[in-house]
Amino acid sequence: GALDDLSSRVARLLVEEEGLLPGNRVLLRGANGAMQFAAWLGILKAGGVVVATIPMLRAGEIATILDAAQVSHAIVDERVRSDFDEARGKSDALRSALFHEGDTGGDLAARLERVAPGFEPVDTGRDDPGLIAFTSGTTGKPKGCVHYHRDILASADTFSRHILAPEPGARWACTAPLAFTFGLGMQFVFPLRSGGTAVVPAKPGPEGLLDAIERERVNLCATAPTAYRGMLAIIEGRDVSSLTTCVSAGEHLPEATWRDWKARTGLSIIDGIGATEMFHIFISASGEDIRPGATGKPVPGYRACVFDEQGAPVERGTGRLAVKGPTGCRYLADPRQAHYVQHGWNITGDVYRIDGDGYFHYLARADDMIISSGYNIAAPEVESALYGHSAVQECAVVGLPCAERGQKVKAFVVLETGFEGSCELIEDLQEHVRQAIAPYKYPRDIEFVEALPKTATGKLQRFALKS
Ligand code: 3UK
Repeated sequence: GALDDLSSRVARLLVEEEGLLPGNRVLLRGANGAMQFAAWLGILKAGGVVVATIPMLRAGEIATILDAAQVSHAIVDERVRSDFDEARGKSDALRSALFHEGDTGGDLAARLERVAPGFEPVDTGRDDPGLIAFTSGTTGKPKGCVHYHRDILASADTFSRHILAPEPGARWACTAPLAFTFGLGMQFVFPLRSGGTAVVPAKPGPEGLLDAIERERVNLCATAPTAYRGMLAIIEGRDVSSLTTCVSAGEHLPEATWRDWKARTGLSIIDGIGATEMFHIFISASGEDIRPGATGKPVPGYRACVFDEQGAPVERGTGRLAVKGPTGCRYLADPRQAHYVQHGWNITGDVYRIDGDGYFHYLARADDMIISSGYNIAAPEVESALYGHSAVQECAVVGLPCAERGQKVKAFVVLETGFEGSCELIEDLQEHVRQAIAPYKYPRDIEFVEALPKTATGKLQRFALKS
C-alpha cells in the first residue's frame, strides 16, 4: 500500500507539475531503495519510459545516455548528483530534474508529501515501451535495449515463476542495481509479482549481501559468481540458514564454486544465463534438474539452439547460442540490431555446447575463444579448472599473441589468503590444470595479481588483460 501510494504521488507530480507526457524518457539515478523503487513504478504509471543508470557511471557516460535516449526528466539521488549535474549541461532534451536523498530526504520527498494522493495510471498498451536498459558496453557506444510493458511481466512469468517458483512472502536480496536488468528482476519485479519482500543490502558487495541475509532472514539471494566466492571466504560463523534459493548470473558459474557453496550451505546454486537484450534469464535449471557445470535448459517459454559453422541451427553440438521467446532484442536506433537478431533468433555472442540430454554447457564468449597451435581453448574452461585448486581465490584466462603458437594461454590469479606466489606454486597450478582437463589447455604463463579488472556490473574484463 505504501509503495502504491508513493509511486502514485511520483506519477502525479511528474504529470501535473513537471509536464511529463506519455512516452517521455525519465532518467533514474541512485542506489537501490524504496524511493528509487517508487520512482520506477511511478514513471510507468505516468506512461513514461524508465532509463535507469548504474550509480557508478561518470558524467561522460551519463551524457551519452541522456542524448541517446533523449531523456526529458530525471530523478536523482543527491548523493550521486555531481556527475549528473556535470552531464545535464550537455543535454538539450532534459527539461526537469528532481532530487531526493535516500528513501525519505531531499526536495522530492518533501514535494511528494504535498501532492494529492492516488493516480489513475495512463492507459498504456502491452507493446508500449516501459524501459530502455543500456548494456554495460565493454567496447564501443552503449546500446539501449527497449523493453515493452509485457516484457517485464514475461520474465516474471517465465524464469521467476517456473524456475524459482517463489512462495508469497519470501524475502529477496540482490547485489545488482535496478539499472542492470538482472537486479531489476531479482530485487524488484519478481518479488513484487509473487507477493514477496525486497531486502536491500545496506552495503555493496558480498559482505553487505551476507549481512542482509543474516539480519533479515533472506530466502532468495541473487548475485554473480565472484560474490559467491567472496561470501564463501567470510562465511565462517555466519547464519545463512534462512536461504532456500540462490541464483547466479552475469558470468559462467564454475563447477568448483557450485560445489564449494553446496558443501558449505547444502544449497544448489541456480545458474542462469540472461542478457540485457533479452531482459532476463532464458536458460537455467533448478532443484533436481541442475547438472553442476551446465547452465541448464531453455526456460519454459523460450527456445534455444546453436548455429553450426555453416550457420544452420542445430539442436545438439557446439556453436553460437541462438534463442527466441517472449522477450528479445530491440536496440534503440542502432545498426547492431542486425548482428544480434538473425533469422528471428537472438545471437548472444556466446559459444555453447548442447549435450545428448539437451543441457546447455557454456564454453566462452565468442571473442574469448583462444586458438593455440590450432587447438580451440575456451578461457572459462581453463578458469574452471583453476578454481578447483585451493590456492585460487579468483582468476582470469586470456590468449596472448605468441609467435610460436599463434596465441598462448595466460592466467592471472588472485590467491586465497594464506598463499604466496612462487615458482613452485605456478608449477603446481599448471599440473593441476593438466590433470583436470586436456593437457594442451594448461596456462603456459601464470601471473599473480592483487585484483582483476571488472565492469560496473561486476563482469570480468578479459580484454583489459590482453594489453
Ligand atoms: C554473459 C553468462 C555464462 C553472457 C544478465 C541475467 O548478464 C546479464 O546481462 P548482460 O547484458 O550480459 C549478457 C552476457 O553475459 N552471461 C550472463 N549470464 C551468464 N555467461 N553463464 C551465465 N549464467 O556472455 C551473456 O551473453 O550484462 C544476466 C539476467 C539479466 C541480465 N541482463
